[in-house]
Amino acid sequence: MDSSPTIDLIGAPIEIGTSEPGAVMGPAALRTAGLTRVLHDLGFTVRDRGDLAPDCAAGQRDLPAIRAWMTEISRAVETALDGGSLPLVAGGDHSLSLGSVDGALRHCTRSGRPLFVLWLDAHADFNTLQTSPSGNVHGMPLAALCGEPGFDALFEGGERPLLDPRRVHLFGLRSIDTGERALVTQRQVNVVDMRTIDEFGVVAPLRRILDRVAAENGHLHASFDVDFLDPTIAPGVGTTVPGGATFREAHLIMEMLCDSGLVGSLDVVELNPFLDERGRSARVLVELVASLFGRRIIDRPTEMLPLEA
Ligand code: 4U7
Ligand code: MN
Ligand code: MN
Ligand code: MN
Repeated sequence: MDSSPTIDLIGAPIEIGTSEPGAVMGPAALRTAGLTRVLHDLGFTVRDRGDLAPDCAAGQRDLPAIRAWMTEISRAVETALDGGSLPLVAGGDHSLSLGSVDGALRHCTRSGRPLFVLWLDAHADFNTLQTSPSGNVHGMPLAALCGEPGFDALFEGGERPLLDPRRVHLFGLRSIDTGERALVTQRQVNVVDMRTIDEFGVVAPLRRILDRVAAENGHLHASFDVDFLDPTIAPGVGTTVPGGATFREAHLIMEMLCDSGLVGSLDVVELNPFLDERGRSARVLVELVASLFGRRIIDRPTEMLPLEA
């Protein structure tokens, strides 16, 4: 990110993309855990835009209802970026990224920069209506954004920019459905799965991604799904998968993202406070966000930076 941009906090309490109720409380829990205060203490101007509240019939779980959310989220993100701020979208289930990535795409299309997406998640979220075993839209946002067929009801008529699947980097993958696996391979989505992380750690694979984004002067949108983390440190999520990232791995990723200065927009999604244990997951997320925005233990003298070699 540029030198201390203004951060626009956008609450997106959406849970119609999942079958597990509770994500609607996510933005409130993140605020309670100190999200705004932490960013303020790091020297940022934070504008809390409150929670979006689109006009759609409560309980409706179909694509037109999600479209109402997406349209609002997309506009909020695009407006923030156009005004030079960094949008931080607090969810809410992962279907909100339909809106946040769409907004970032629109901004990037206009400014002529390629959009890269770093998807920190146990899942690929690349199901279509045909491949999805659950029918839950939070498992589909990347497929819809990349232009897979069947999602027209999600988008308002007219031209919409499509996300290039070859600029999507899945990171932390450890649960993928049969149909979506075929699609991920066919569309050449980039994958750093948990096996890769077991073998090489997070540093080398992430450095490759960041080098690529930097070389192409790209805008990096980071989408952080709570289930990227191991459920022992972040139990407050509807779709836990064992074998996730440790606190130290996630923390290091955030520090590297911060040092790169490349992150231009961020989602924090899938926090389900109803399933959390005494606010643990919300607190871990706030810690991680703080590291992404520059909190460090102590400034490192340059000769202590072997990773730059
Ligand atoms: B999340 C799933 F089948 N793939 O499509 C599906 F395993 O945003 C899970 O990553 C999707 O949390 C999880 O329902 C969506 C399932
Ligand atoms: Mn910009
Ligand atoms: Mn997800
Ligand atoms: Mn997930």
